[in-house]
Amino acid sequence: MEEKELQNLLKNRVYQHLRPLFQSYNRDFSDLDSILKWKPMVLLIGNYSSGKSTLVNELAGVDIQRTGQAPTDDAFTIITSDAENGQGQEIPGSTLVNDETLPFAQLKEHGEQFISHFRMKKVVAPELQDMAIIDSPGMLDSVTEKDRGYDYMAVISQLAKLADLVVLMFDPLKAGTIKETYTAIRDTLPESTGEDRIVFVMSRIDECDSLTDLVRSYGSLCWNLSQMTGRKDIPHVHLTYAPESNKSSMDLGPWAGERDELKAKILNAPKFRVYHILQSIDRQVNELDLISEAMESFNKLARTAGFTIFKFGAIAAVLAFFFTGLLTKLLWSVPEQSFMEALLAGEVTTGQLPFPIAGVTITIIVSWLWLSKISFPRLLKEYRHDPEKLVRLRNQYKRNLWDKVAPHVGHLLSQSHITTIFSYHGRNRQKIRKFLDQDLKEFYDKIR
Ligand SMILES: Nc1nc2c(ncn2[C@@H]2O[C@H](COP(=O)(O)OP(=O)(O)O)[C@@H](O)[C@H]2O)c(=O)[nH]1
Ligand SMILES: [Mg+2]
Repeated sequence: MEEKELQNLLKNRVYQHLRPLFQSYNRDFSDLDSILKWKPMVLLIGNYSSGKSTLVNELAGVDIQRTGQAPTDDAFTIITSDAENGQGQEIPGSTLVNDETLPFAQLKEHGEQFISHFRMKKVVAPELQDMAIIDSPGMLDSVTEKDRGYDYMAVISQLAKLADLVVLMFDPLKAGTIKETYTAIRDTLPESTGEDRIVFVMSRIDECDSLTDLVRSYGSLCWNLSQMTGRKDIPHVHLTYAPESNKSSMDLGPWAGERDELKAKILNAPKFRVYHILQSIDRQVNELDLISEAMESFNKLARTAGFTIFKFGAIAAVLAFFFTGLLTKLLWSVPEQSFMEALLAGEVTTGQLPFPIAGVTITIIVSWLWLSKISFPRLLKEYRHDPEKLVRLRNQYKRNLWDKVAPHVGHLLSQSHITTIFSYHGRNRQKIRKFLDQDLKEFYDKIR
């Protein structure tokens, strides 16, 4: 089956089965929602004039993006091909963030400054028919970064979450500023992705005057990378240059094919789309499962407390039914003949009934108050401060998930009300498990 079809199938399944579950646990569905919409995307980030826009133009087959040595372009631009619309059509950010069919609604929160630096440009290019490339403004140093008027790093994070491939471009001359960018995307991508969604590129290698120069630059880039990734092994770095700009006196023959490899990798990104969606669903649904597990155990505890009080209450109610009249007669000499005495004498009249009924009513009220004002709040207080007691964290994976959802569980608990003892989470858990064990597996099998 084609990727696009699979994505649609998956989308329908998620909307139908998962969305209601997310809603019932007050869980944010917008991340999943966005990733299921629209086309696969590749995000290009890096320093200014590292050659991002030049690469975009190459991929689009037309000079759609302005290029230049200074920070020429300070906008985020989505470039894609669209059969219905011709070359050069430009759509402003305000339209993009309000278009329901596009995955950019969440970006609205970055404000007007950002929206005015966000747009889409249409080109005619068969390769970009089923995908989009996001060209980004160059990363500046952190001092100038503050003048942008919006949170650049947060925008990058959100776009990286949507992207199927993130291309990090460095140029040999300035590799310093990239560290923060890397940290921002690394924190956004699911841990399970590893580095497979990030491509490292050192561009403009033709500007190195000699092989010694190149080796030195490459060495210092690798050192920077290992500092950033915290890993001992060095990721693959694509060394490229734009053929048209080549001004090297060196023989760049050995790297001539690298540009094509990089372009092929970018154009191949749509193949991983469904896999990435599945990874994202996998993580989020496992989180939901844990939330639901916690809520289920809390409910069980609350129900047990409720049942205990109910048992005592029931016994008390029976006693109250028979003995209230007797008690009030002893204390205040009313009624003249209690219900119990009348019963023994075999002459019960409706006149004696108000006392037993009042007794039972009082017992019910007292039991309910005991449960709702004492027992339940005590339970809530205990578990709200230590919700971890509600779940079984059998392995590290679950422990990591728990760290993410614990505040949400605390929040759900703090909002829960005594009536929660009547709601039943078991059914939800079954549905969640079924989605993980059947639906998700079925899709993983399909793309294998
Ligand atoms: N020598 C050389 N110049 C390049 C290369 N790639 C881009 N350029 C030039 O570098 C400048 C900045 O490129 P641009 O694509 O605008 O960088 P961006 O800021 O990352 O989008 C432009 O003048 C390009 O013509 C390259 O591989 N080698
Ligand atoms: Mg540019």
